[in-house]
Amino acid sequence: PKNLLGPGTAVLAGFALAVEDELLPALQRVTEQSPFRNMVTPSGFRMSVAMSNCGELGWVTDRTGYRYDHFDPETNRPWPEMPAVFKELATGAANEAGFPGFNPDACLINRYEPGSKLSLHQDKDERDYTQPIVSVSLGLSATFLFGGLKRTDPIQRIQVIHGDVLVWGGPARLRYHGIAPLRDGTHVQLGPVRYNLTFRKAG
Ligand code: MD3
Ligand code: FE
Repeated sequence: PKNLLGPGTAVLAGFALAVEDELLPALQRVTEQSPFRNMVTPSGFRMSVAMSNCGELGWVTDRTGYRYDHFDPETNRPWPEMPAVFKELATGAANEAGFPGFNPDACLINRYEPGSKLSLHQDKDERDYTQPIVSVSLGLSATFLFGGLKRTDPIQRIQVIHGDVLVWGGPARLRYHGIAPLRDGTHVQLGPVRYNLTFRKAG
């Protein structure tokens, strides 16, 4: 795998394509049970990215803060179980990137429409920063913004397309990152949308 983004990173181009015929129906089933919603940040902004989760823990934000929770606040039910094809993809990608034994308990599912963006941030709501994060891109392509450990560090831009899997761990785990506003377009299988599956060991 390539680590053109620096130590602790791996770009696995097209790694998810081998399982896409199982992945996309599983994604559909999960989001039928816990539908996409636009959450509100602690400061009161509605996020342009719509979100859902599967697995033991799901990431949520509301006026009271960010946290991982066992329950979907919209359905008042546990988040849907993480499909085996999701977990196997994440564990396989992490292993390929040099992080054997990755056992995610949380999968955040982000849905971007043209114009949706994710501002530069760090992922700090997890308990154990020694565990990597695995990100699976599906649908429309996007520009990843990848900074350093300080907000003001220079930012690299890389293009991610349908099927790409990125792994971040070790010295890269707390680097700032985000997604530039999604460009207009229509993906042949998924339509005018990008999905990102983000696997974490949260608890
Ligand atoms: C680099 N999602 O949900 S995942 C997020 O495409 C998030 O939806 C983006 O950032 C998306 O928090 C990108 C890629 C990612 C995740 C965690 C990282 C990159 C990272 C942690 C450290 C460095
Ligand atoms: Fe993030």
